[in-house]
Amino acid sequence: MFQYVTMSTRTVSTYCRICEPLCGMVATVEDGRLVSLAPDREHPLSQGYACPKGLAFPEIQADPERVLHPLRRVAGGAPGEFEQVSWDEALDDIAARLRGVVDEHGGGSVGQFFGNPIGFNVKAAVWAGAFMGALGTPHQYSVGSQDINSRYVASRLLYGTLSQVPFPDLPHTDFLLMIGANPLVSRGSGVRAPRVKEHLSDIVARGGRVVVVDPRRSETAKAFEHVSVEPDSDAFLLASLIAVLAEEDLVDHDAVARQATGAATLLAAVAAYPPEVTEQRTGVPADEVRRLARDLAAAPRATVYGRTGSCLGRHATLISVLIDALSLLTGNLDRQGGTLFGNAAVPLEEMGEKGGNLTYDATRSRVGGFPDVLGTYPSAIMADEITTPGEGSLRALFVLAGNPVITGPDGDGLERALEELDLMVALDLYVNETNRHADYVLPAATWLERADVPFAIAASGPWPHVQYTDAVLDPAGEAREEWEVFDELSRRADLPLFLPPALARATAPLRRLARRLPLADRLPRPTPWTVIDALLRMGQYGDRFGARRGGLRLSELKRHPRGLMLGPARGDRLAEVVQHPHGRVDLAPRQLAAEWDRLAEALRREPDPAYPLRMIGLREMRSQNSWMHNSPTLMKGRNRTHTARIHPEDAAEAGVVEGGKVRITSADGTIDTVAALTDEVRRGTLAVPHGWGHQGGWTTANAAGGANTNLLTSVRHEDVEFLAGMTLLNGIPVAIEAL
Ligand SMILES: Nc1nc2c(c(=O)[nH]1)N[C@H]1C(S)=C(S)[C@@H](COP(=O)(O)OP(=O)(O)OC[C@H]3O[C@@H](n4cnc5c(=O)[nH]c(N)nc54)[C@H](O)[C@@H]3O)O[C@H]1N2
Ligand SMILES: Nc1nc2c(c(=O)[nH]1)N[C@H]1C(S)=C(S)[C@@H](COP(=O)(O)OP(=O)(O)OC[C@H]3O[C@@H](n4cnc5c(=O)[nH]c(N)nc54)[C@H](O)[C@@H]3O)O[C@H]1N2
Ligand code: SF4
Ligand SMILES: [Mo]
Repeated sequence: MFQYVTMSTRTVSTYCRICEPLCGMVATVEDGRLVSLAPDREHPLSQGYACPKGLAFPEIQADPERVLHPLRRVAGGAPGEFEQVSWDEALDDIAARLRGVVDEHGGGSVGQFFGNPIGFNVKAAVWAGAFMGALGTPHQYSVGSQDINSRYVASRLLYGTLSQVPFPDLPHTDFLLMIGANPLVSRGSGVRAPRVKEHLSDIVARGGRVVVVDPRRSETAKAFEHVSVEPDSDAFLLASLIAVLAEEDLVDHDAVARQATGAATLLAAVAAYPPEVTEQRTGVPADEVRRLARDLAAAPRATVYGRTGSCLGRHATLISVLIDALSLLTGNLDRQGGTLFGNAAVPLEEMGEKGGNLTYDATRSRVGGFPDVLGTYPSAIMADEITTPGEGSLRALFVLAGNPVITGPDGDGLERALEELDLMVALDLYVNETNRHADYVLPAATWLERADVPFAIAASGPWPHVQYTDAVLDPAGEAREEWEVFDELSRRADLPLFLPPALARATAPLRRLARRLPLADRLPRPTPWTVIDALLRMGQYGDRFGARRGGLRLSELKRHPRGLMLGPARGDRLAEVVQHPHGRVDLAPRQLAAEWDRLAEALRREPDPAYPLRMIGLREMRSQNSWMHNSPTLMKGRNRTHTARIHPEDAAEAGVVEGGKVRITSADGTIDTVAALTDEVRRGTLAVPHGWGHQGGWTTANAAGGANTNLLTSVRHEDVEFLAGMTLLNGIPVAIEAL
């Protein structure tokens, strides 16, 4: 007898959605099961590159501890005590409780926090946004205030638009000045370049330079030139660099005349910060700063680029402004080999901004009076918005792909506040440290389980590219895509999406009628792909609904499994980019006046002798913020523990030894971890990775130990950077002791 085994094997080109390079991947699927996930050699950008996280993703996909069914908190149960329920039970109860909160306290008492993975999930971003729009709530929070919001605000001030993240033209530059980024590990952020190491090496190979400003001799600093700087002092360094340009007449006056307004005000402001005045604070000798300014000005084509090391400090927005100002003043803004502007193929932010949905400082927060950034408030006030009673307090919260108890400031305070909510619903792959406080954890689909196109900062890169991917797998268990959950909840709680609230109220009787006549499912509703297709077609590369022959539309994109190259990125675009009525880059926006005052004050401030060291963050190749620590492969090996990198002399003074326990204390908290002595960090600096110290529903992650560094952060309003609401995550004053 023969036994026929029928197996269907297929390979699918897709792309990784864990971090910004969006590396091309080839998935092999056999009978609906993932059998391999390999780097795609034929992908036009990544050309066979994938990092350990992407390659380990199948373990997350198949993790037995993944949430695969709706979970409901056991009545009266402790955080993390859940029972499995059906989707219907979950959605009905959530909708009813949500309706109750809305009817009693208004839509403005409901909010959301969304985490980093939403930046790679266009459908979730649009539908969650529409859901919050239907509620008409100001209570939106995101990881942006621990990440990139200062960059967006800088663009708003400089160019009059939030939706631009200018990027370095890696393939053409002769001089890359990199402030607080470590792309050899992070694989690049705010610049899409999957083969970043090669591109940086190419700059040197063609006779150029890569100079890395960092308090730690990072992997990137080791591979190129390193300027060691004191944590949280980049504003002084940048001001000094510009001061030297002015003083030594190295400013490109033509560029200034063509592109800018406010240059005189900026140059007057930096005059107070010559390198000789700031060297004490930055730790960079004045003659080194002068040389750097001269070299930058003399380079045929140069670009200045900064990322999380530069924009998570006290002067985050000012720094982002000064970074672009330095490019402009040296004649390198908006030109080949300098700093360029991108075009999103799916212009969600641009359209959101034009439609008045993504705003800056259109509203101020109830607590603290912080300006909104892209419609979100700082994470630092989220707990207070829950615990501060009164009109407009936050009573129901959706947490979408986020873990702010670990990744945001003051996790302890947030944990207490979350328990006070009337309703908390999370959509995630895991029970994490944040959503263990939820009433419901709903199982989300992974990126392998959904069709997608890139949006957001995918537009920032010298090689514009857009790729459509089908879902590679069916959702595991009962997992669902986030957008479907919001769509279904909007139906059940009668919160129609994409309708202005007044119109929604006026048409409520009609919808009730339609439901009674089982017509509801036949009413026209937008689907994600109609929205995405429309965005594609409206975008810079789009077919403008037929007006531009050969332009992009979804059906065309789908015919190219490895996507389409849209480039090359080019300069001379300032006239399209700048949205200020005067049409120029504003180097002296009025909002910066107070920031210059704060900088002057910071120069005068004496450090608190109780906390003589400065703690900064650190990203590791085999971690992704807080969420990949349950992968056995990523956690394997010696040295795979949480450590604080401490300079040997600082350690010796505190009696801390290699491999020994160290206690780190700030004005706001205390953590214990293991010391790793290294002169990679400068004297007085401590580098400790975030995203550890687990106690969620993930055994391997919990067993890894370590500590949550963000327990050392401050949510005091005076410590929150005002313009973008940034948490001070780099340069936290701390003290250490041996345990
Ligand atoms: N493997 C891995 N890759 C990741 C992530 C991850 O967790 N793991 N996270 C992803 C995410 S969400 C992001 S946003 C990107 C971030 O991408 P990057 O910003 O490139 O990543 P980091 O490694 O945090 O680099 C920041 C650098 O700034 C330095 N730094 C710290 N404080 C200061 C300071 O005050 N001044 C200066 N000049 N430098 C300072 C740090 O020592 C560090 O080397 O990475 C992404 N890629
Ligand atoms: N001290 C310090 N703190 C930092 C930083 C730092 O440099 N230093 N960096 C900050 C930065 S740049 C960032 S971006 C934040 C990250 O902050 P968060 O976004 O809050 O944290 P993540 O660890 O990325 O957690 C994401 C969550 O999403 C879930 N998830 C993953 N994929 C999906 C999906 O497809 N759908 C759904 N629904 N859920 C999914 C994961 O299981 C995880 O629980 O951390 C910030 N915190
Ligand atoms: S660098 Fe790694 S995690 Fe990031 S997109 Fe590429 S393969 Fe995925
Ligand atoms: Mo991030």
